[in-house]
Amino acid sequence: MTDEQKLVHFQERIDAGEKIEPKDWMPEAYRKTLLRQISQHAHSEVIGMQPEGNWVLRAPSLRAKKILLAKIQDEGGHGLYLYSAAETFGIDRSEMIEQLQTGKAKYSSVFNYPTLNWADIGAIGWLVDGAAIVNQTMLAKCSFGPYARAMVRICKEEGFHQRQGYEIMAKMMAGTNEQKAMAQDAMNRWWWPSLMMFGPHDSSSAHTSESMKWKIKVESNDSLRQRFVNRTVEQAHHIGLTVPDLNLTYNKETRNWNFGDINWDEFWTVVNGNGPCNHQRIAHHIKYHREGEWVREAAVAFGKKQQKQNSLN
Ligand code: BYC
Repeated sequence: MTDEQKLVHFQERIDAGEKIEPKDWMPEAYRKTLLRQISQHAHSEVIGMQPEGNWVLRAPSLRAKKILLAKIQDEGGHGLYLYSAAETFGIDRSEMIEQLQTGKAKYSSVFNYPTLNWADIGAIGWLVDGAAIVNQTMLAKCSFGPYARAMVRICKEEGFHQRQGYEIMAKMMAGTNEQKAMAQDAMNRWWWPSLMMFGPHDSSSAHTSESMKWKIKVESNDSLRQRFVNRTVEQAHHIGLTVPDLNLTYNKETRNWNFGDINWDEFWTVVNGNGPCNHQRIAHHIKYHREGEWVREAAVAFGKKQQKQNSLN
């Protein structure tokens, strides 16, 4: 087949809902987009451990600490599945880590905000994991097999994360006036960054149209953001939280919650590396990655020893 025929055949497979596997023929741009997105996604999971890690030693009870530790470990696990999915393209993990540490690869903007009080842990679980579920449930239907399969498991765990976050918020909203004020303050600070997680509007999203053609994305940034808003506004009202948006109104005809303008200047400032915690997040990653060098060396040496023993047996 000529390249043109291969491309037609590839598109037919996508349109028929088939999964593309790593050894299948694929256009270079499909490979490149997926590698970019999956590696960014993996980096987001790993960098996303930092804001929550800040509260492990200050969790208000042993129960809360155990739940938080388990959640953070899950996020690390998600990073590993996703790095493995990206490695099916032949890239080495150390290369992806280098791209993260040198700023060549992005990670989700939302993790560049600080966690200032315990309610922030509730807000991250409820809002950030809640937004991630909406996005990732869509990605579980994407055309690339390893990414879609990783999403199925990740979404199951994110469901638990979202509920633990909502539980924290609901408990605080049933508490003292000070606790209620803390929960509302966290809501005020995390609401807009959570909406930004879905990326720029469809009209200014560089990758959406090609990604939708190839079912790397099966829904657009704006349509997912709207679903998240519709779902979350009701949950906020249910526990007495106010959504920090004066333009929020319910449209009975479309059954959508219409919301105000997102601050895109803030979004691009954060995405381009100048948000409140960007430097801190990368510096932290570099420090602990270096300190973990001996663990990686020991793991490789152990693997080699096992291989040698197996070949002798
Ligand atoms: N932040 O054309 P667009 C979690 C970039 S972790 C930063 O719409 P695309 C959790 C975008 O990369 C799960 N950058 O792009 C973990 C592109 O730049 P480049 C996090 C963003 O890829 C721990 C440019 O803007 N979820 O749940 O079609 C604790 C143009 O955008 C962002 C994921 O990572 C952003 N928010 O669509 C708790 C989801 N938005 O690469 C929780 C996986 C856009 O051309 N990623 N950009 O230089 C995706 O689904 C898609 O990549 C996006 C963007 C929807 C984010």
